Amino acid sequence: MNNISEVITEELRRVAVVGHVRPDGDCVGSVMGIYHYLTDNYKYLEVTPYLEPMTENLKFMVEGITVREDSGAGEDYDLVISSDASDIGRIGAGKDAFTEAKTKNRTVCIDHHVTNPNFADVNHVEPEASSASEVVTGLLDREKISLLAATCLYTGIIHDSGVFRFDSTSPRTLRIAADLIEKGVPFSLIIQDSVSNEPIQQLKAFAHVLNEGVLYEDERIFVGRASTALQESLGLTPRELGSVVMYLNYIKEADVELFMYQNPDGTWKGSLRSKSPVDVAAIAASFGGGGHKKAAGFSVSDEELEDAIEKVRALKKEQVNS
Ligand SMILES: [Mn+2]
Repeated sequence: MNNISEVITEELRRVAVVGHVRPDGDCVGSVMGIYHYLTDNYKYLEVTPYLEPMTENLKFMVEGITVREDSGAGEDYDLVISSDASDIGRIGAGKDAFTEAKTKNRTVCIDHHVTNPNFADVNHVEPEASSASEVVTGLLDREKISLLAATCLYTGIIHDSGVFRFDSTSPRTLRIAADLIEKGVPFSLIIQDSVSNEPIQQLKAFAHVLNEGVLYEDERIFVGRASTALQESLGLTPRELGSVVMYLNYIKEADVELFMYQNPDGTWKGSLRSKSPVDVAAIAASFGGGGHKKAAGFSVSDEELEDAIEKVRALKKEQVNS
């Protein structure tokens, strides 16, 4: 696909746009970017965005817009577009709308995860791209992008590229970001309000994890954890712990950081970061997880927690020694 217009045919009326579970900045930015672009330029469409509840710093992108949080079962959309979901099982709100549309060959997947199995009827996956928002912008006519659409897409790009710090940032990322800034995106304000703006309880969670965690100096790996009990004591949910691992990644003495945090059902989510050549996507994959070389994740049961930590350390060692 070269342009999103290739899948927006004249007989379409009802279109849904869906993202992944626990939506991050790129997920919300790309879903809302598509929503605005289609609403602005295809007046005959009725476009419904689906997103699970998001953190406070992302809510400005959905302000004043009706966003559905349910599964969308029985809606029978003419087209369902998934953005930033690496797998059909990762789709959050709107997942039933997507699976039902799939039985009628009415789905599109736009993504940037290398592990994406091309799960839709039409797939556009660019594993080299910084973000789904970059991929989406590349599929749009620049002159038809409104300020609102540009603001969402720009926000998505800065969230997934770590404000243009990660390896995935390319000359094309910056060119696309420049095109969006030209629309008048308040880029400095967005970074202040949506990136460098953390509620104190979330910073306290980071402080706890840093204090209670273990730095294996010889192995250059840091392991931290946040149990349900800790989260409850801070009044936080797993959704609000996304930034912890980002700060852990600042630890000079570690090449890889592992942050384990517990879900209300007792299972643990493992979040991995790497600033060395160690490929954490490969480590996450051995648990059935996925992600990128420098940022990846996986899930394990409560019983598997300690073994999983040992296994991550062993797999990292293996990669370093090979
Ligand atoms: Mn993304």
